[in-house]
Parts: sequence; structure tokens; C-alpha cells
Amino acid sequence: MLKTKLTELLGIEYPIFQGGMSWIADAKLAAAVSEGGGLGIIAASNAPVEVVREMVRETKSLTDKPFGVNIMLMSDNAPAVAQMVIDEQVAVVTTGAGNPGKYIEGWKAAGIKVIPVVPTVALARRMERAGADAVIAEGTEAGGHIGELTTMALVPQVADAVNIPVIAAGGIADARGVSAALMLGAEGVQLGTIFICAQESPAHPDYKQLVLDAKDTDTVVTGRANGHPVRSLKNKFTRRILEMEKADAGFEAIENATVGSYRKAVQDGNMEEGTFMSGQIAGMVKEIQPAAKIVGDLMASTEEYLKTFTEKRGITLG
Ligand code: TUI
Repeated sequence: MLKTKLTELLGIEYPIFQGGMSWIADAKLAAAVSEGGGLGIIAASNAPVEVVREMVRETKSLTDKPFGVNIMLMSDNAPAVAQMVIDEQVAVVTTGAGNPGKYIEGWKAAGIKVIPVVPTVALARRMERAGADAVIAEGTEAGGHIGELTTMALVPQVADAVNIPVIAAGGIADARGVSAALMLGAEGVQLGTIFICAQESPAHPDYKQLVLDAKDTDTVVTGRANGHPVRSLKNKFTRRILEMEKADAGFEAIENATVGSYRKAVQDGNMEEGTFMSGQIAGMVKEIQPAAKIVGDLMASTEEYLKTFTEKRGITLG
């Protein structure tokens, strides 16, 4: 059984997080991942606090195992959600798209494990000093809002810079990716794209099909022009946004076109106006499976891979 400092820290079976994907990471998906031995995570995203509270309560009704809430710090609802996770005694909080510094003391006092996403070594160091229990080092291969550095470059540098466990994210979807992350110094991994295609994922069937059909070069980054780079699958909508960016359409026009586009992708499968966020690893996701099977198979194959890869790959040592 593959155990790390992270499984010990959180009391989970396997060192696998399911990413907090807007509109996708709901109670049923998070509970299924936690039941499977990983850490399921509810995405607060831009949702009103009462909607997130309901998801927390539903998840508790579906599993006794630990789960987390991801707080998207750019949301106007972030302060209310930050208090709600204390009131509802959520076990783990992850954060994205900002610096959660001002909330950490309160979360720690409530016994919550705090695990921010960091796109740089500097933020990782700051988070450790502020009391974070671990950090998620997310590379630019990931879907959604991204930083500049690749997982390959970011994870070992963050692992060297901090003494708390590092979770690697971005570009991981199989035993080789998990093994590589461990080699780079991570104590665990976070996966998003593969869970879009979980049976329990509420993503529209057309969204799941787009991921299943994607090849290596099918994602693109929009929003670099307005400072909020987002990786998603190429479609008519991303082409339109990129054209607006090239034409210098301005921050507001682009924001207006983008507002609501995540919901339109997940709930409606709307190819005209939807942003289908996805990581570069989409090309490796080939089937729809129950979340617990994704977690269990990934762990079993990683153990096997770590034990046998030198021999199987014809690598000789010494
Ligand atoms: O947050 C994500 N992925 C996301 S959030 C999202 S919703 C959104 N929509 C439009 C614009 C922005 C977000 C969709 N996908 N991943 C974690 C992540 N966090 N990636 C990058 C960051 C990050 C960036 C800057 C974390 C901290 C940070 O700090 C800046 C600072 O204030 O120091």
C-alpha cells in the first residue's frame, strides 16, 4: 500500500486529490473520490455560500471519509465561504487563484488542514510561513486558471524550498505521472482532467466526449492578455476570445464574453459560448469510469510501476 506523509497528515488511504473544478466538483463526485480512498474536493468556485454549504452537507451524508473544499479566491463569495468551512467543520481547505494568507489563522484555529495551490516558489514559501499544512504545486499543463511554470520545473523547486508536503498537479493522469511526481519530491498528486470523465462527474456528456476525443495539442490558453490565463479545449469560443485579445478588445469586453462560459460548458455542452476547461493530459483520458475505480487503478498501477519499471523498461543500474 502506497503511503506518504500526505496520507498520514490527512488520514486518507491514497495520496490522490481530485481537483476543485468549477461546476464539476460537486458533492457526488467529491464523495465518490473520498469513498475510493482519495481526497474528494468540492469546488466553491463562484457559487453563493449557501449552495456550497449544501454541497458540504450532502457530501457528509454520502461519505464518512475526509473531503475538502476548494475556495476560488477571486470570487466575491470567497470571504463567506471561508467562514462557512469553519462553521461546517470541513476537514481540508484548498485554495486557488490568489493568496489565502488572511484566512489561514482562522482555519488553523478551527483545526482545518490548509493546502493552497501555489504557482511559484515564492508563494510556497510564504504559505509555509503563514502556517499552511501542505501546498499544491500546479504546473501550466493543468486546466483552468494557470501559472507559467511547468510541473516538471515547479515541483522539485517547491519541494526544495519548503518542509511541508508538496502535492504535484498539472499533466498527471496515469501511473507514470504519479511516479514521476513522487520522484520530483511530491508526497501526492492532484488530478482534474481525468475526473471530468468520471461516471459521477456532472459534466455534460458532450464535454466528456470532447475530453475523450482530445489529442495532445487540443488545449489552448486564453486570457493571457487580461492577466487571467485559462487553459481549455480549443473550440469556436476560444478562437473568438483569442481574436478579441489580438484585436486588443479590452479587459471588460473579454470578461463580459467569458462570464458564465464555464457553466455553459459543463451544464449545456454549449460549443458556441462554452469554455471547456481541460489540462494538456486530456489526450490520455480514454474512458468514462467510476471515480473510485480511477483512484484504485491509479494506485495499484503506480505501485506496480514503481516496483518494476527499471526491469520492464530495460533500465540497468550499477
Ligand atoms: O485556480 C485554479 N484553477 C482555476 S480557478 C478558475 S475560475 C477563474 N476564472 C477566471 C479567472 C481566474 C479564475 C478556473 N480554474 N488553479 C489553481 C491556481 N492558482 N492556478 C494558479 C493559481 C494562483 C495564481 C496566483 C495561485 C496564487 C496566486 O497568487 C497570486 C498572489 O496573489 O500572490
